[in-house]
Amino acid sequence: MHVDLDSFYASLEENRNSAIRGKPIVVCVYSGRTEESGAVSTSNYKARALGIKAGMPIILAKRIAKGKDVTFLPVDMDYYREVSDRIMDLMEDESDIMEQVGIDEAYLDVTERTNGDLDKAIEIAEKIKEKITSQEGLTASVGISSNKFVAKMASDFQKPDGLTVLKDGEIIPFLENFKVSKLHGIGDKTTKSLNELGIETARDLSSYDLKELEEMFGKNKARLLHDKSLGIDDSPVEPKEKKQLSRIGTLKEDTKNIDIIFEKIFELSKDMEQRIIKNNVSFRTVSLITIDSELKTQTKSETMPLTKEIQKVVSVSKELLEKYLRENPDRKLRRVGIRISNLEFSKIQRTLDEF
Ligand code: DGT
Ligand code: CA
Ligand code: CA
Repeated sequence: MHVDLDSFYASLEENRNSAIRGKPIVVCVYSGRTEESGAVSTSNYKARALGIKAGMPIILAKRIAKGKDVTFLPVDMDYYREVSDRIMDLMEDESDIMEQVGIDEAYLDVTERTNGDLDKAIEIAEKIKEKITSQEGLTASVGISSNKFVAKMASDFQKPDGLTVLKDGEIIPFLENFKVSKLHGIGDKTTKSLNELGIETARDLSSYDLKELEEMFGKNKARLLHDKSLGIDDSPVEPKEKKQLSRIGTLKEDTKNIDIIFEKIFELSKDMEQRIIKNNVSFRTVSLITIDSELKTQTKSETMPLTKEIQKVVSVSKELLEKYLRENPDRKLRRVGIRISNLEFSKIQRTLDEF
């Protein structure tokens, strides 16, 4: 299964500001050189309909938006990561193995828990979509098939809020009319070379002589390209080993009240406990992340002997919070987070009988 969130940053911005809901929204990375230099990071579907797309210079986007009610906003990566982390958690819970790819998408291997039953996989996909919508107010597009490459192509096929399922016999008819440039993993340079050979579509590629492809691209790449055209992909869903695990939350209002802040930390620690168990991870360092009303971030850490006790996270973050409040008596916090790092992952614990 491949899951990709729809117009991710723009949808998040739309959700947290009712004044711009339903309008075209453009999220930008301002480079800071001049007021309008930089590029569009993403736009929601309303803005895309006007022709404003990711990667476009802001100046050009503003020209297109002229005279129209389009909202331009700067990226707020911390916030997007906070939500992304929660969504990745809920997807991890619904999969045997999850491989996160970037901030808003992941491959989920659900083979074992569905016993390879496609209908069960569809149920899981619907559950994930429902949770993402009810818990975060977002939509996602999902593709389900027998391998990662086709699942990715499928999730891209129907957007936003799509669910595309490709059974084995449907893969080739689905792929064959795609332009080679639209096949995931084939970039501009390769497309150009393929086009020079007269290969325009996946069908052209699949029927091209493999030996001749090898002459052009070398054995491995030729095989890879040929496989793509037929929807073949044996690569496993592989979890990325994490360097740290963190949870950040936004307080209901800016505050320096230790009880309210600690309550949030405690809530976050419940979440983190699930992550610790799921990942079978121990840690040496606990950090407290504070973001105040002026959006100034501070991190305080403490290192200890290896442990997997959530109680350690709770008690150490409380100490760090007390320290922070002593040192910053005038600051109110907007957001607070906890993090564990210096991680050690244990393989699934085997019982003695198994040896
Ligand atoms: P989608 O998936 O077509 O509904 O729309 P997005 O916005 O989710 O696009 P996607 O999945 O390619 O990228 C996820 C996020 O990554 C997106 O919300 C913003 C960021 N992003 C995408 N493309 C660019 C880019 O060219 N530049 C920068 N700075 N950020 C980008
Ligand atoms: Ca996306
Ligand atoms: Ca994406």
